[in-house]
Amino acid sequence: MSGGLYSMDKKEFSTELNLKEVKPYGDTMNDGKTQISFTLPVPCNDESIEAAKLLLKKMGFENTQVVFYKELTEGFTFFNCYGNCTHTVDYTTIHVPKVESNKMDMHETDDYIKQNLGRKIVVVGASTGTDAHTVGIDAIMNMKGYAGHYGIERYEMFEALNMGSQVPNEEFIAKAIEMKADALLVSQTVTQKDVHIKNLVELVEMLEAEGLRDKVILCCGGPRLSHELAKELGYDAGFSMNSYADDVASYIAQEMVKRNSK
Ligand code: B12
Repeated sequence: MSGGLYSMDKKEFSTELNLKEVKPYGDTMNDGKTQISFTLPVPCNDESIEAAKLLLKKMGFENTQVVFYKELTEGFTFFNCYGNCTHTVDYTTIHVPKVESNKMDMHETDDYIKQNLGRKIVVVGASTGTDAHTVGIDAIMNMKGYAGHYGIERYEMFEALNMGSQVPNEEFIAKAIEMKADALLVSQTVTQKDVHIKNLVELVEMLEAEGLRDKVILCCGGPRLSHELAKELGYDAGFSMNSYADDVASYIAQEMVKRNSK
């Protein structure tokens, strides 16, 4: 690929999809067109615009453009930029660990539990620690559901309690013991300064100290969580954006049956 200013627009690159060298798509295969935004801790002036462009080049973008900028507050400038990404990734070598279960809808999960477990599964959920975001845990648990997926409260074969947000880990565990919970659902949205990691790890340590960790199915979820991270932190499963009650309910049902048959 040549580095000329308008080389991308002259299409001096292959427009065939190559999964070994994948890059962003704007309007032509392999054009690398990307939109990127960030804030620099410098005043809003011509020098900061140049600084933004220099940074974009160092990040591996060509044909860089600052298309919007605005002073956020004194000494801080926000930028919205375009550029052509020069880097590629080999898509064929990527393996992402995923929750291993068959996804079933609400009725299938209820039937599965009736047939294979014969009793209701008790689930306690909360957005824990200082986290005040309730929409994620409500999306998973609320009777009305979210985006066309009924929440766990609606399932016939689940007894579910949503404790809401800013629930201290101590209170969460106390409720789990009181209700003899089979599964715990933790939601964590705020990730600033890794607060979610600290809080999620603290819960695992407290459950271990109570001798409860192996007695419950421990799941967490949130926009910046992944199954891989959840496993690393000592959870059984982690769920991220675009996950619904169906995903976690079918996982819990199948995991309960698996553990029961051991
Ligand atoms: C609404 C909102 C708020 C509301 C929350 C109201 C409420 N009742 O929930 C209020 C105004 C209170 C708020 C406050 C704050 N917020 Co706020 N907030 C948002 C906002 C706009 C939407 C979040 C949301 O509701 N998403 C919709 C739900 C459905 O999505 P979700 O949570 O990802 O849930 C899905 C999955 O993740 C998953 N899931 C989630 N939990 C679980 C749990 C389980 C068990 C499972 C299986 C799945 C699962 O399933 C859900 C459905 O698919 C986001 C920005 C955005 N557009 O995302 C910022 C955002 C999350 N907030 C942010 C911040 C920084 C804050 C504050 C710190 C701001 C401040 N300085 O005061 C405070 C923190 C307060 C606190 N102590 O927690 C940042 C977080 C950045 C970061 N990396 O940490 C964001 C991203 C905004 C931003 N761009 O800066 N916020």
